Amino acid sequence: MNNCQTDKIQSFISENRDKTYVVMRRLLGLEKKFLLRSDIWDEFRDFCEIAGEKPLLDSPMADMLRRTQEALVDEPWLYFAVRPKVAAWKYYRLHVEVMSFEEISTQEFLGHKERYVNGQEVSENWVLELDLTPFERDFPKLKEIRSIGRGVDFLNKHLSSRLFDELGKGDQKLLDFLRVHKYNGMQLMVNNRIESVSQLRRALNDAEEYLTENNDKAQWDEVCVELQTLGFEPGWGRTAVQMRNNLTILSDILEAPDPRNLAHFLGHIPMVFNIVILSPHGYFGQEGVLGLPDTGGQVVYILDQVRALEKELRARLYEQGLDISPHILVVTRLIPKADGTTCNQPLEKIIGTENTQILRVPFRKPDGEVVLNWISRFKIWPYLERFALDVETEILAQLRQRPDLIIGNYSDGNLVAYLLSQRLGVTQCNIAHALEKTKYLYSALFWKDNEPQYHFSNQFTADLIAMNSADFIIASTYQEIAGTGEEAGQYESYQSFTMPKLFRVLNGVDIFDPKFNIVSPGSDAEVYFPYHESKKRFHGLHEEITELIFGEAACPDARGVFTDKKKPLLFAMARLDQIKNIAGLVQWYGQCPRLQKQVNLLVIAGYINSSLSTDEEEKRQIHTMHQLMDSLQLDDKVRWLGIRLPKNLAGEIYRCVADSHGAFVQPALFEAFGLTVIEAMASGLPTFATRYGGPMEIIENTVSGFHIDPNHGEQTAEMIADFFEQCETNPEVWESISANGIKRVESRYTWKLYANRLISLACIYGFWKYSTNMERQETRRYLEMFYALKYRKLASTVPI
Ligand code: UDP
Ligand code: LCN
Repeated sequence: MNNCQTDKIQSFISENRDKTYVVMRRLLGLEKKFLLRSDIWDEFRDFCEIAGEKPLLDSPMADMLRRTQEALVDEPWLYFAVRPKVAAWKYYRLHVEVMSFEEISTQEFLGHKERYVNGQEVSENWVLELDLTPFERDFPKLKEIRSIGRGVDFLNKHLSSRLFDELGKGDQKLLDFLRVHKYNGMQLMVNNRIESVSQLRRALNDAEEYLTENNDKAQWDEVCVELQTLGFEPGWGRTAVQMRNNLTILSDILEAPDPRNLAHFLGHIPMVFNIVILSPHGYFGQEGVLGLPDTGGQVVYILDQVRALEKELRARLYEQGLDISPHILVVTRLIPKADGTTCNQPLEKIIGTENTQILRVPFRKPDGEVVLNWISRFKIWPYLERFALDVETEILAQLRQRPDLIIGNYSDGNLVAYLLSQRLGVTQCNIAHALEKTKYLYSALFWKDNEPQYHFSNQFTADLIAMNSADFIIASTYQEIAGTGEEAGQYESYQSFTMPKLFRVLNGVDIFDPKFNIVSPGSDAEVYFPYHESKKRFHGLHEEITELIFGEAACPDARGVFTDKKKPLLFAMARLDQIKNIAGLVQWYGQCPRLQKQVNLLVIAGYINSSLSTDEEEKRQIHTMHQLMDSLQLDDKVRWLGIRLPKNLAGEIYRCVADSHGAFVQPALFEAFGLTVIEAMASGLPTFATRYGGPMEIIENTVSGFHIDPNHGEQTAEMIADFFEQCETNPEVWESISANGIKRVESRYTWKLYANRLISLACIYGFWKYSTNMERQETRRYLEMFYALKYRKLASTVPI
């Protein structure tokens, strides 16, 4: 919506004062202070349809109301936050009595929001405002919505044209960059015999010529004397032919830089040998932890990620001619009272890797005392700074050098990654997994009400610092960054918002920044594979699985026994968080007789006995689950298991559910990505998953699964019942969704693709960081100030 359209709304309103008045009065009549998109649109549509005003649905006013994300009511004023397109926001206000309509600034809109919370009396003139815009003026930005999340492609184009402009003027950045690469004191790539770009070009020609004359298979030892004299060091390739190819690519770049060559070349420089991955919260372990509070997909993601990364690094280093074993450390919190997990062990090798470990460092209180118990991820803020310093000492002791890449995970890991990257001067990559801000309605605006439980003030401050300091950010889907045409993305929600009496954010993050890249995770193909691959299956587990699902003996970890064991299974598995909405699913099922007739419901989540849980939210959910099972009398058709499964058992359960021609349901109110969704699809289970978040992009609705709306449970239950009814008459429906789900995961969600992409990104952003080091200092200093003055103070408010 451009100015011209704003004018259009204005003229529409003045020409249709009576109709506009009625519509706006109806909005006021909803008697809410804040109106959500659905409130506004449902009310407007009802008016148009019932009052015979259908043509209004095509008017500029409809256009605006359709794109309004929220409205504030302050009679006689209505304030609108309109999102005409992805990442573009406009704010308007309308005086309902005099019908004056005008555009207002972000500040004014946020100021009004603050007044609702603070009361009218508070002066907003000197609110702390966070605005990163002035620092970014000279930084290149994407322009097209469709390019968002493809930052590296854009950056390659930008870097190559910049090189093109600069090379002729003797710019040495690329050459200097080639000279900084060392491993344990050993010089790589180029030595100081080459001092200028013109010398480099000559040396490249000579080396190419020399290698052409040599045996293609010759290795470094056989050619090193000549190449080192020319100014080259190891890292160009394992064989003479590979070395020659890489030298030629560099010659081509120096002749006429082009993005593809540059990306290829930078992606193959030996830059990454040691990686530190930070994941402080939860129980980070390899066995018996999934499903514990704060312990789910992030752990699965990282364990699969490091196996793939180590393999990829090893292969690349081999190709580069280096006999170096990469080292990866996953750094988490050591929990002395570890509840039967291995989280009290300082160092644990990761199974399936050669040189990757979990390094656990305890949290300490200000007096140095070690914290003994698990702490909710919402309450760990006061420990992180000390943790970062202790981690620094430990990783340097383990690696005996700086890491080459630091990857943060989730808000806490990203903040620690920020602190360490700043101190060590290392490339920082962030992975959010799930940004809590969009999960909870008005989490920022009413942060104070949520503070005792969630401490969002700390979390969102940490997010802003980490997002802006990161050299690059990996997102699992496009929607995570930029949402959809209708809904704002998770990162986009940090663009402007307010936390009254704390600070106001005018430009907190720019999703057109080329630092954003979509790199989707995968599912472990050795564990989650199609049900029909009979030879690979774990037949030995079937007896145990039958007992778990259909067992009749009383068992403290299970509630409910199926009376009709022949029905297909509807399966759900998740942590028992409120947002996962497992209790919602039980309710939909319990209130839909048609669905109950067709399928049994199998749920794996949390504990059956609430006294086993240490998490308050989980305890409340357990209580709700029991209430529903009692009140809806579900014990003969719902089986609820409160267990933690080893991976292979989990994989085989998905396949056993597929054997029953059942389906998987992911009913979350919001799901950032949803690893269970790809696990179920990879197993060949037709999957019904929430339309809020990642599953919307993973599943092509009605082709490789189904989108469901968790806010309309009744409808969802009927929709699942329709599916099973169709399958009864036409089994091909089930087969086709199952096959398409498998195909979808195989083509898009694999760890091999992921690892290749991530290492290439680390190299390219490493160069970008190197070449823009000076320009970033202002942002860095601003963030340091924000950290010192704001974050630290907030962290000190969280009870130790
Ligand atoms: N999981 C599990 N047992 C449980 C709950 C979850 O094994 O009781 C696993 C599940 O297979 C998946 C991960 O934990 O690999 C959950 O990841 P997802 O992305 O679906 O959700 P998150 O828990 O990260 O929000
Ligand atoms: C956290 C979540 O909430 C999930 O949606 C993701 O799948 C998981 O992390 C892994 O990224």
